[in-house]
Amino acid sequence: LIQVEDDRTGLSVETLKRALADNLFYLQGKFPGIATKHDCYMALAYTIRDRLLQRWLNTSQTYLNCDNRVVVYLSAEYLLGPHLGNNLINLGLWEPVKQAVEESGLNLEELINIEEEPGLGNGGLGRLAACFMDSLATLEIPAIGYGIRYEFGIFDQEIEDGWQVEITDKWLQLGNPWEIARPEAAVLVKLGGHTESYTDEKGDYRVRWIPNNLVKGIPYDTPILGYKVSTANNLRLWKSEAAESFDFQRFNMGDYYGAVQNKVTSENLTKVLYPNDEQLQGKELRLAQQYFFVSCSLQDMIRIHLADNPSLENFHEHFAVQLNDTHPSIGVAELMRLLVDEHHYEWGKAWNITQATFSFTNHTLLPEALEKWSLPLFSQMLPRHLEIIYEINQRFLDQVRIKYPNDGDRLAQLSIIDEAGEKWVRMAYLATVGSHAINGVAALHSQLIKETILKDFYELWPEKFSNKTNGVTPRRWLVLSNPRLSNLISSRIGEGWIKNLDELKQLEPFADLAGFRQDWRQVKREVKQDLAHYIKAQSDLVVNPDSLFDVQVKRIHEYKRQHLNILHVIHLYLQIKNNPNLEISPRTFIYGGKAAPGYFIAKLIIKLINSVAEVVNNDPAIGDRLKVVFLSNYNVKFGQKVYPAADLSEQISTAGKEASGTGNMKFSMNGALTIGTLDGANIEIREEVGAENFFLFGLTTPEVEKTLAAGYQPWEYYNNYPDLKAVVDLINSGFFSHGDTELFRPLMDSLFGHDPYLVFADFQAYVDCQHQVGEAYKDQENWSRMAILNVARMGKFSSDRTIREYAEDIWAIKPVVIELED
Ligand code: DL6
Repeated sequence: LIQVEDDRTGLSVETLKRALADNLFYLQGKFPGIATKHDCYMALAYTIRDRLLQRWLNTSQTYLNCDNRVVVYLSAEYLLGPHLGNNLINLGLWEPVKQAVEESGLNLEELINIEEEPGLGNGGLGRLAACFMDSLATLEIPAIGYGIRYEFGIFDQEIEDGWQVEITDKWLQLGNPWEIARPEAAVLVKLGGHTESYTDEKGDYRVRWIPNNLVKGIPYDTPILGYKVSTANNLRLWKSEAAESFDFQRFNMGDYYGAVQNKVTSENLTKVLYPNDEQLQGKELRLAQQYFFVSCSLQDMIRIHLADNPSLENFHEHFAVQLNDTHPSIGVAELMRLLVDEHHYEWGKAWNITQATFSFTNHTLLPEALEKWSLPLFSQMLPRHLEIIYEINQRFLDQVRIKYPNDGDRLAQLSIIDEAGEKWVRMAYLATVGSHAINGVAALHSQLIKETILKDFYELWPEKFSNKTNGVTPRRWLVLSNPRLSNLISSRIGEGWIKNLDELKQLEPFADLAGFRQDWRQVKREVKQDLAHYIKAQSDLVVNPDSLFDVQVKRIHEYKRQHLNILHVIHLYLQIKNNPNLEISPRTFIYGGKAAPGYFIAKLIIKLINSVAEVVNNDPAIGDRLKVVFLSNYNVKFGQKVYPAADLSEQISTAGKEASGTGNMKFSMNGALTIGTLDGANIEIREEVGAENFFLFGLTTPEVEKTLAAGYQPWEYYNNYPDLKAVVDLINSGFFSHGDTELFRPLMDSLFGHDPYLVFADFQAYVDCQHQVGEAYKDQENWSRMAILNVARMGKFSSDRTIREYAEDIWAIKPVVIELED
């Protein structure tokens, strides 16, 4: 019997080869002889998407047919990373596709590398959303992710003369094979204008919003497949367009440019991702972006709901909506508007539905990142929402008054409207009042939320607050990015850990086997060699794969303290210069990360790292003992290369400032040891892996607070710690800046003048701890042992565990198994 497989679904090597050739011809319009590598990538991507579609459509169909709850993740950012490799892993198709690609005269890794990643996020928060989407699908939880389809994602970073230069990210330039536009499901979003009241036919008082602009939201859908399940959930990203391509009235009056203007303004809404700059408050377009995608998403949910339900009374039973930070928190007022103004629900009922629908995750305590919008800006863009927020606030404060009579201070502290000086809408307060659950992202952070920014709310509703420690997906961050280590692990304990990360525990006894440790080191060496090649290709620097790879990759920010790290490098440099025969564990310091374009000090830190690199790498007295490299354009793709190759993970933020961190988990999962403070999830990582397998240093959160409260005196540290003084003096002497003593002055001024991040206070403890690291690395057997134990004890940090906790404690949701029909 001859069986013929369908070219769009078949999984044999022969069928995959045929599908690839077919897509190259019919979709890319090329013969193999003239196809570019990118054409081949596109043909392969379509081949894989075809195999996803069946799962994707079946998933949507199943959700429509059964009466299940759906999680909605509302996030302004999704830092997805490239899809192709991940989809191959999750489909379990790596091997046959590799063979099919090779037999077609191509190379799979090369094609995977061609994919432009969708960089639709700044860092941790957006990447967390992507890990969550992976875990939701893997756990077969019905979910929709809603967000913004930015035409330009996070900028590409180049380094010129040691400085960061930003280049626009053109990820859509050559097409995106993973998405499908659904113009038939477009929605309209109002902006600006004014409100007016009227009495409806039943004699009820109502308000209508007369906008002065209408924008159309077009959904673009991307399937998010779970690992070796048939669930493919939908990520729906909105693109803005003009409601009409031309304003015909104006056009007819001869105002051609005026007519086109509206189109331009509307399309601008989803043009660009804001890169985490400090002063976002005044950025009108950002508020418009937030409102736009939230309104599109809520309207879409209402449409889906009403397709199967007679009313919106049970909307909250259908959808559990998680607000990923405050960016989508305008959703609280928007759902109220939709329910009250458009669907004519009575306020109290609408409010119950709204509160039961939303829950809110906070991701930062940094004051500059706490969103607030000035009243004039708000009322100009969202006049009806401001009225609604006033009403929410008034009713909320009435409750507070009952509980705390005659406590004016408390009312002012709890008010959603900050009226102390210039008036602001405090978005974290709106999210808190409008949600039934509020959580932080690591144990310490959740505790600090209750003690600081939301203290008064915690006193009011302690039962609403909980912790959900972040996690990362082991599929992308171990299976895909570190196949060598994954294979080694699976060769000993099977593949169960990929879906149940706690099974890594079974590795513990292997830490005592010399043969296994040898294999472990062999894997690490090979992965480091790969990174060394990458470094050579990018920066023309030769690094020694046997040196200790000491890595800090993350956004550049003073609280993350990349400057503390480089001060230590300078300290080592000085030690060798002063003692030329010093025997230290050779180290390669690797940095990566983007600075917000308007964040001058962060950019100066990059310049300092590159300036130190230039001196250290070219000093013959240093030789192979120290190398410093700043790799440009840190993104998901690059993360996949760097986490597996690290020996040491730098998690050195000032205690109390890093909400969680997720890079810390990715490093540890790949067998790096951590040097870190008691901050964010470091604390829980240390608890899990054991204090003896973690390099701890630095002030604790209470000590940080105490030091600041006592009037921190950086000069005292400078005067009392000769090693610190020597390092600082060397920078100030112009040694790293070709004699220019002014170049790094702003950075030094901040460290001496106003440094809430206490770099000098932690310097000596950090240097001492780094000394222990260097000594520990000399004992390779013990180092491997510690590294193996780190990996074995990472079970907790799978995002599957995090999602399970949200599902049980907040969303009350159960999995739905998707059956694939033949
Ligand atoms: O929760 C994800 C991630 C944490 O791991 C980081 O510690 C935290 O800094 C980051 N927060 C943000 C906040 N941005 N805003 N708003 O990105 O969230």
